Amino acid sequence: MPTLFTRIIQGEIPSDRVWEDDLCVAFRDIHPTAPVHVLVVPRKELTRLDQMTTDDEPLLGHLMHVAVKVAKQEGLTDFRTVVNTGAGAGQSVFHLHVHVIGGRSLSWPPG
Ligand code: DGP
Repeated sequence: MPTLFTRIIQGEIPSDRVWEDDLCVAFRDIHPTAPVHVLVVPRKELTRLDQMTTDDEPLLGHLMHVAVKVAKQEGLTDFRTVVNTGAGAGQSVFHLHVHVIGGRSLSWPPG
């Protein structure tokens, strides 16, 4: 059973894509928390960050690099990258993804 994000990646569910390559796809979050809110999603169905193995290290590095490229593409100099791991930390879609959030002032620590 493909994940929601795999269905988006495969085009079965429409999305506003801002990046696409062999390893990942980035599209705008359906519930943006800031003027720019993009999700960078690997084509590989890793459920959550702590499922990664040593073999996934290049993929995770790639996702972070794409997050930076997307931020630049969106004209951001200051931005936040977030990976929620587990429902108790706010993860609601269990297909690993990196949030790229910016375009407004972001306080730290978050609430
Ligand atoms: P998280 O809570 O960290 O698992 O983030 C999941 C994000 O996915 C959440 O911010 C909303 C977004 N999202 C959920 N369903 C859809 C969808 O169908 N399309 C898009 N573009 N984003 C979605």
